[in-house]
Amino acid sequence: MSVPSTTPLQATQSGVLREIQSDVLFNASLWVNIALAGAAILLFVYMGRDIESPRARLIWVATLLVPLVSLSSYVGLASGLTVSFLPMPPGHPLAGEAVLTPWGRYLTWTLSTPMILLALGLLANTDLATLFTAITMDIAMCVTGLAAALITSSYALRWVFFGISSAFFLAVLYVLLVEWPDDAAAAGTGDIFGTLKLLTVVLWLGYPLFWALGTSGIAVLSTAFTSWGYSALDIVAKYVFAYLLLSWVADNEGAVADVGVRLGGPESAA
Ligand code: RET
Repeated sequence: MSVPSTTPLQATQSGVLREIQSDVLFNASLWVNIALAGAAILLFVYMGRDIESPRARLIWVATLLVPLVSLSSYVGLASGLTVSFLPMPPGHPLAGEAVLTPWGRYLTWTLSTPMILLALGLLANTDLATLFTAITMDIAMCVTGLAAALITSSYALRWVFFGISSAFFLAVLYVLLVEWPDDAAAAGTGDIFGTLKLLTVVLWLGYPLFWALGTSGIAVLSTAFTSWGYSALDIVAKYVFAYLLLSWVADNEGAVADVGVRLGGPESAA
């Protein structure tokens, strides 16, 4: 993508929008997700029409929020509102160049990924402390990931924030791989949880990989390719994930409704 005529930080929103629209491949990676998020919202509303128990409805709303946030996020990106040209610091492979940075992605992950974890935690019938841990570590991962993408004062500091974000990510992985499988087995949701856990862990590992290889990191991938990487991961990590979860909940509402009330109250199951 060519560098705009103004200096990076002076590029106006309409200038950024023009750059986005002139890169067909990059632009398509955004619009595909806008279309899919719209279709997913309609489908998920329909799939949840008969769900009645409070716990199953909570899982459904959390799941529905994933494409809702995604639609808003991708409109923010495609409109240029949450995309900026950032001057890369010395040491970066593109040092001195203005790199198109879709930072809105990291910002909106702070809203969408906790919904995925809320739905998974409820499915596993976890306890409040573990759910709180997973969600807060996840938010910290996204915010420090945003810092890694935005900081332009030093290349080393970009990787410091990347490392901090990865440490928070490890805490999320620990909960997903060690804590919740046992909870889910005890709640009788072990099979579906196992499938969704595998999908989540494998796909989520792809995000830091694209960050590291993309223009934010060592820049072996182009802006458009990196964006397609995230968009492709999003399609499976959000829509396919949410579809699998919702169809299971719609078919097995009793299994979710009957589990204990571990999120609060003295009667919480052990
Ligand atoms: C970053 C870079 C810093 C290190 C790490 C990252 C992890 C990001 C992840 C994102 C998952 C996003 C999803 C979005 C769906 O809406 C921020 C890329 C560890 C795991 C699932």
